[in-house]
Amino acid sequence: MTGGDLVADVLVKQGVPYLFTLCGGHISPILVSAKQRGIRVIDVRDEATAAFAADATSRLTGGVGVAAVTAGPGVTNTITAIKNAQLAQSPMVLLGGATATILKGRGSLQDIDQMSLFEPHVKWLGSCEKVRELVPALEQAFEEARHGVPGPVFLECPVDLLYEERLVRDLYDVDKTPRSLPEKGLQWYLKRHLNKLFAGAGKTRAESPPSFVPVIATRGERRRTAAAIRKAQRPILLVGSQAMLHAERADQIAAAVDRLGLPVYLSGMARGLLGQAHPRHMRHNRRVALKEADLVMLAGVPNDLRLDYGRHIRRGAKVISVNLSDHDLTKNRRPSIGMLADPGRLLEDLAGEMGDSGGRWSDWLETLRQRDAEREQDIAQRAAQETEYLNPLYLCREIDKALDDDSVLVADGGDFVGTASYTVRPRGPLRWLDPGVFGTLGVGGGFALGAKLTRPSAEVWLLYGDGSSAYSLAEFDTCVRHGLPIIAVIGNDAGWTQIAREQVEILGDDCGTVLNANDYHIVAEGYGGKGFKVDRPEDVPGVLAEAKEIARAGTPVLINALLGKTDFRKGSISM
Ligand SMILES: Cc1ncc(C[n+]2csc(CCOP(=O)(O)OP(=O)(O)O)c2C)c(N)n1
Ligand SMILES: [Mg+2]
Repeated sequence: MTGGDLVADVLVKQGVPYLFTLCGGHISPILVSAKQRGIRVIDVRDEATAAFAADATSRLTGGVGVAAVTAGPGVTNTITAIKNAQLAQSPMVLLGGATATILKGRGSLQDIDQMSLFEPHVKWLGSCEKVRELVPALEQAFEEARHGVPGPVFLECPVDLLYEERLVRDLYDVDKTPRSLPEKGLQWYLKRHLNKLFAGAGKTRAESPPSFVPVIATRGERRRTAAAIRKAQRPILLVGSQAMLHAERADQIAAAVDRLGLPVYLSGMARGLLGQAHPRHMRHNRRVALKEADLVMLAGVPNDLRLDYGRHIRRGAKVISVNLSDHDLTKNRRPSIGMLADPGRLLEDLAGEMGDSGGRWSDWLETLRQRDAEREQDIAQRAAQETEYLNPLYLCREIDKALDDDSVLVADGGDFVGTASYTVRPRGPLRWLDPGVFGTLGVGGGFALGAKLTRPSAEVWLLYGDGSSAYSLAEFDTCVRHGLPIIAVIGNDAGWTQIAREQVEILGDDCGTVLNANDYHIVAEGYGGKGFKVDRPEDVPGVLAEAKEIARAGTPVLINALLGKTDFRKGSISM
């Protein structure tokens, strides 16, 4: 048993199906041992992608995704993705290679202080110094990642712990006959170090993880919540990502939300929870609704920028908040009832507590529905307007029409994906992935890989801005090599439009925001995918249909959709 085998054994026991990586000698034993044990090793083109993909698999399965990256630059390349996972409260394990224990801090290849670097960005971190520490440390890493407020964890695995003992001894060169006294001393020191390194190595065995116990609200808290909701005249329920942490319970959570009978707004991973069209799922004018509501229930939704730090909610309104994080529970605004508990579980319990809503709040619901319908009409009218090349609203509405019931959407960009977020409707729970509050461009390739792997039968649509696409376009290579036929659509407006809009308006200069209308579809073809360029509205339905067909037959597709340049003086059509 090598250290690599021990690490891989833990991955197997933890039920990890995929290991995302970009290779390096420091981690080779982990990759090979994982492969030998039936774990699918997905080698990508940038370490950030490996971490984004691990994050996506966690979000979609409720498990803990894993990435392994090599020492030094491999590890540092993941920082943005790790920070993104931390802010999105997504559990994942990052295994980092490291120089040999004996060489730490002595100027060896790819050796930096990785622990100090990661400390602020992960929930937990550890570094192993002996082979026998690998199994318990990695098991602890998994536990830390998923318990309480989930998040990313980092475990550093020095290279001399991972290879076979014989090989490491050869590397240390300790078995030759010493020729001098200093050499003898050095050998004694090295041998002692090696003996410690491998002592008790064979004694550790990977165990199955303990079953997960969700944090639940007290009976009293649930009763008070139910009573407050029953009394409300204009209640609103907001469901966010944290309610969906237990992906395996998505259907039960959806049923509970339906049963509560409240008007609902969904965000983050909760998008699509109630399907494509549900009579109480409101999609527009959330801000207006929040100003009118007399009770707002926040299920896994913090009062951060997305609610204007709590100011979207009327001053006198009763706020009920349920969150796993005591920090998020009270952030910017103290709730009237605050429950430190699992939001998904609370919704299930509450539905049981409240029983049937029996047609309550019908006038309030009608007002909201009416406004939603008016907004839909407005969007339809604006989608019909003629623009240079493709109108983004029209394109997004066509994508919505083309979408399979079994589909996952990945959003990576600015204005174009912003338009998609209110026009393309995810068909069910856990069918929409966006970066979350860190607002990270570049998640696309990794998220799409994670989605296609965990939902092989689903259509995976990657919606890209042209600017954002280039962070991860090279993952078309990964998609081709690993047989992961995604459909990417680039809303190509030849610029970083979301930034340009305000920069031009405020500063009168588009400096740094202009791109060429590049032939991204040809890049995809270079990697072995199929590329389309579309710039006439009448061609859109046909191209989308063909793309679906080609992806179904196994080839990844990229549609380069020309939106034309936005004329900022006239205002952007996508808002
Ligand atoms: C890693 C990263 N860099 C920069 C930004 C700032 N930013 C936010 S939106 C945006 C423009 C995105 O352009 P594009 O993907 O082409 O979408 P568009 O707005 O043009 O539709 C930029 C640069 C960011 N959020 N993340
Ligand atoms: Mg753009």
